[in-house]
Amino acid sequence: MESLEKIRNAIIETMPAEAKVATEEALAEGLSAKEILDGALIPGMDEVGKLFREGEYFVPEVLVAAKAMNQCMDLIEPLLVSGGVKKIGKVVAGTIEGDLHDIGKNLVCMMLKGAGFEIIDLGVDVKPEEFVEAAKGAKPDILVISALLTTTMLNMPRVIEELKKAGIRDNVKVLIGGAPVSQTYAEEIGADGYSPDSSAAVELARRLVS
Ligand code: B12
Repeated sequence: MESLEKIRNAIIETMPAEAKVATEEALAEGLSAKEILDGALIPGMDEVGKLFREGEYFVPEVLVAAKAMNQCMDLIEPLLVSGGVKKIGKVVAGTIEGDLHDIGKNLVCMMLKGAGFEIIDLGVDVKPEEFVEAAKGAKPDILVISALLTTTMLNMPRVIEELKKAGIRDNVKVLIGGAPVSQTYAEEIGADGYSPDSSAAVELARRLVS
């Protein structure tokens, strides 16, 4: 589809303004938020990742592509998060200490919000102690922790250790994700769940609170 192609290309070519206009056009044509997400935004960002890996793109290009992606996500968010959804649980989310990647975490939050979860987003570079403080204060059902770096994923088990130290490990489910994370890793560190993407994360979160 032409409009999806336009959005995808604008992300790859690091043109936030064009990406935004193309997303507005796609919405006006009646494409759904999910079609735009799966057919343009995620494939566009995947290609940017490939170009970065191959040394074609550097951090500045990736940052502008991320800005384009975020602007498009802002436009589709109201459609993913329809009003009047019954609250089914509370989530505290964040990207783990040392890690500044937030696109995936934001997407997971957006989808969970759409499914009826109340979201408290702690942002990026969140220390294990901060997750625990938030868990004590807000009493969420689930902690959603994201990591995109093989180095920062190693900080994830520290959250679980800190929860145990605080005596509240059994009060909250820990859901982890991000590109380098796996089901095996989740089991290894004693997390309650892992999902490869935001749609699967919603299914799992629903199961965890049911
Ligand atoms: C965008 C990006 C950046 C941007 C981030 C902007 C932002 N606001 O997020 C910037 C430019 C800042 C950046 C910086 C760096 N990056 Co970078 N970055 C990427 C890139 C291209 C895309 C990531 C992304 O947003 N993908 C799109 C989203 C939608 O996908 P996602 O994050 O995977 O999320 C999905 C799932 O994983 C899952 N998910 C995510 N979180 C969670 C959480 C839970 C609980 C669940 C259930 C699911 C879930 O659901 C999401 C939706 O389906 C990746 C390459 C790639 N293909 O992944 C590299 C990548 C992650 N970066 C990399 C690197 C090396 C860096 C830098 C170290 C580069 C440098 N030399 O400075 C720095 C580190 C900065 C830091 N301290 O964090 C490497 C990591 C290598 C590794 N194995 O550790 C990658 C893989 C690129 C590569 N191949 O080399 N980066």
